Amino acid sequence: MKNAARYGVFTVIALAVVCFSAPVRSTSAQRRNTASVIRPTPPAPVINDSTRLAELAERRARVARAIGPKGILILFSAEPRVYTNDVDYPYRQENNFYYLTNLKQKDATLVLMPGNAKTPEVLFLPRRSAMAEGRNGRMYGPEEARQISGIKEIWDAEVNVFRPSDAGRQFEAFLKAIRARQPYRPQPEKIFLSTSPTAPAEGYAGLFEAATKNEAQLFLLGSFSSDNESREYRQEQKLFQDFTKSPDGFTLKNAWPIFIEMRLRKSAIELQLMQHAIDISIEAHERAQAFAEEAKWEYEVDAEVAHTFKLRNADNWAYPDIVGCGPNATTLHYQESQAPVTPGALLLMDVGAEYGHYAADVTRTFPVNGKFSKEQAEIYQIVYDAQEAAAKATRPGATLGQIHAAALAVIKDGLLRLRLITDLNSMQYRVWFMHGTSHWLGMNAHDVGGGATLAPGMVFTNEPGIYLRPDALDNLPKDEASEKFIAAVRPAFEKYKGIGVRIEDDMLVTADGCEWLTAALPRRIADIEAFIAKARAQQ
Ligand SMILES: [Mn+2]
Repeated sequence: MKNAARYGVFTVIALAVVCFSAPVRSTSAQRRNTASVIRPTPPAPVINDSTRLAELAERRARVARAIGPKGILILFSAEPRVYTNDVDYPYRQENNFYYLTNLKQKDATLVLMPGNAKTPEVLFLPRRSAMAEGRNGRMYGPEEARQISGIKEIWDAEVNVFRPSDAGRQFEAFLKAIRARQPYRPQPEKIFLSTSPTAPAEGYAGLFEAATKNEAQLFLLGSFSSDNESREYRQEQKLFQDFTKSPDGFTLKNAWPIFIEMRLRKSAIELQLMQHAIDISIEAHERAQAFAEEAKWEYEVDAEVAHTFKLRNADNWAYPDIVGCGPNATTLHYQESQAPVTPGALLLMDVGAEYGHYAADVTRTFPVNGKFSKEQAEIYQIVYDAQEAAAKATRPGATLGQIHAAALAVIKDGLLRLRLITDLNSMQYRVWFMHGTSHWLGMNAHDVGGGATLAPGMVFTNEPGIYLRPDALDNLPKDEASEKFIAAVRPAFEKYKGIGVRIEDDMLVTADGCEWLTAALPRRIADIEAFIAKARAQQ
């Protein structure tokens, strides 16, 4: 009865919502048939399980070789992040843990001990709990965790699954034993999976001998030299501090260099996943471009992106969508999307999906009305030419610094030609182009890699831009040089004021240059105008 009454109330509310929302939905945001010129996302890659498992095993083997027989590596699952009160953000696994296991579960811990021939790889996994699963969804059973990760030694983490972010009692006991140089193996009922379930605790002799000589090494993600709390690696930081106080024969080693080197060069599997993230993003861009003229508000255009990401089963966005019209395009990380979409203005969209833990990062800037004005086209063409120069500079052995230099030279030439700077050999350009041209792309939108030299298989972004913020000249230092600069560029500035253009493509380094992974998304002025005209004619 109670339920029936409740359903009654729900029905009334639902009807009310439908009735009241109908007129609202019939405005510009109504969904139409999709134009056939829009490229649908190709089917998701199907990755052969034995190929995938072989690659995971090879990744762990490479890490093991880098750690050596006197080393031990500990990787924790990511901690859940609070959205508000008892609501978390959607869970996302820590990249390196995922890179070695493909496991998406929280509260798991991976230990690699290459010197231990009996148990070189141990996964601590929370025991399934019907109550926890009833609330938060299914947990991996040990067999499923083995099928996903290929790890054959799985121990009960003894985690309280209702208390988030707990490495677990079993892991704590293991760690305590290791530090005391006592071989460790859980009681049989706490061993979920093992190649030799009844074996005694053994295989630690080499590690303990090294610890006796202060030659053992503990590898963690980070070196935590500052006291500031790590944004992402608090569990590692805590362990680091514990071992700093009481090393117990272990030297702390930063595991990042090992993972950075491996993650920089993408395997065929990684490239397939990343290409799919890129393909989803391309469809999102095309749908948004086709629709933009009908939108009243930026968020309506952004809704096309959200729709596409969900429709194509993206994990999520790789970073919050940036959809900015007119002067909002000059804010690099504009996220509000609350402003009107104005005909005659440019719309900058920097939106990328994440799929299979890999990010796309793609920007297009296009005219809302489908046709670039002369001034918009002049700025756009400079950015386009800078991208082309960056691509030409891409080859194995080059650096992202050199690629930036190639793009920057074109941007500076263009700005000088338009009289927006007066001196090629100055920092004037930074008023209009205030960021780098490239960053690494991978499991993060801004991925690890630092100053690495380009090699085949690496992926980075090519994203020059020019931004004429309406208040740009008001915020310069009040000195003679600035006054002179302002006076010289003012006439040109008035002409281009409010225009912001960024074009961003994802580049794969090949043996003799590069491949544009984003090539399917129109980029030349003529191609963008033709695409928009066709798409809108078809709708
Ligand atoms: Mn980017």
